[in-house]
Amino acid sequence: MLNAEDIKYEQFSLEKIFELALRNDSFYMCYQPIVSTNNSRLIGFEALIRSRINDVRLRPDNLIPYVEKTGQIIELGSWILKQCLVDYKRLESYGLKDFTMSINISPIQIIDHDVTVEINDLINELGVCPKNIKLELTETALISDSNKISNTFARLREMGIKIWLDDFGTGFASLSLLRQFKVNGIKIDKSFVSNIATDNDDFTLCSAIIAMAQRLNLELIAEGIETPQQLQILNCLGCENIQGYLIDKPLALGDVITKWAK
Ligand code: G
Ligand code: G
Ligand code: MN
Repeated sequence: MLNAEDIKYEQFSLEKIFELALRNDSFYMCYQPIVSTNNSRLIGFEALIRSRINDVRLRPDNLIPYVEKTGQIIELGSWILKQCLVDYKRLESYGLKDFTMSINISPIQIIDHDVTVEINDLINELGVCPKNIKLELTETALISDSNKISNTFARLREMGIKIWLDDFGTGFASLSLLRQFKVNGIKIDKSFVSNIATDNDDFTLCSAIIAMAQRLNLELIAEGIETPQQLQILNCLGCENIQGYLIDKPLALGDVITKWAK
């Protein structure tokens, strides 16, 4: 039988490792703080999945595409939603108030499954305020089954849940989709931010995205901020919220409590 010790030899398939992780309950969520650009006030967190068995082999950028292919993203996605909201209540019990929780959602959770019923049940059961939940989808999700996606967004909006476009600018979606899908906010991808201080084109792109979002009344978060200089530029450009290693890395719940709940 495969055990955790064997994983480091990297001789097992993603399938075996995923099964082992499921069986051993080795998944957990990390939370990366999102703060206000001008005064570093905590706005909320983005939830990012991790596995205790082996961080290297079960990195989410390997894991998520794999479980999307097998369909297991529906089961894993349900676990993620519940864990995030359970952890939300736990953070509240430590005194954090009115913060947001950004949860990454795969389009498959919408297209092959009814994520609205599931979220509705969870917010009622756990008593989380829906306006503090942000669902992050990549822009390519908008072109997969646009009818189903837009119907689902409409129901989520009625529930008070916010919809955000992740990795904005890296996919193929057209700008008109922003209007058609009535998203609440966009996340500027870290690939644009990382050279904002040194590359004129990236600076221009970031300022154009920020200006566009302001005109369309969209909220904004810039991702991947690593230097004070990047922060300063984004602040001058009027990007209201940021997330990145400069502020903090994704933290296990215990570390969030120690560092961010006063
Ligand atoms: O943390 P990072 O290496 O943490 O994440 C890599 C990629 O995996 C990102 O694109 C991120 O959106 C995705 N990802 C991380 N956690 C989750 C999750 O809980 N659900 C989904 N669908 N994607 C996730
Ligand atoms: O694709 P998505 O935006 O959901 O995933 C965010 C990814 O970015 C995660 O893998 C997260 O760990 C990573 N990340 C968060 N902050 C930083 C940062 O400041 N620098 C870099 N290089 N990666 C970051
Ligand atoms: Mn994200």
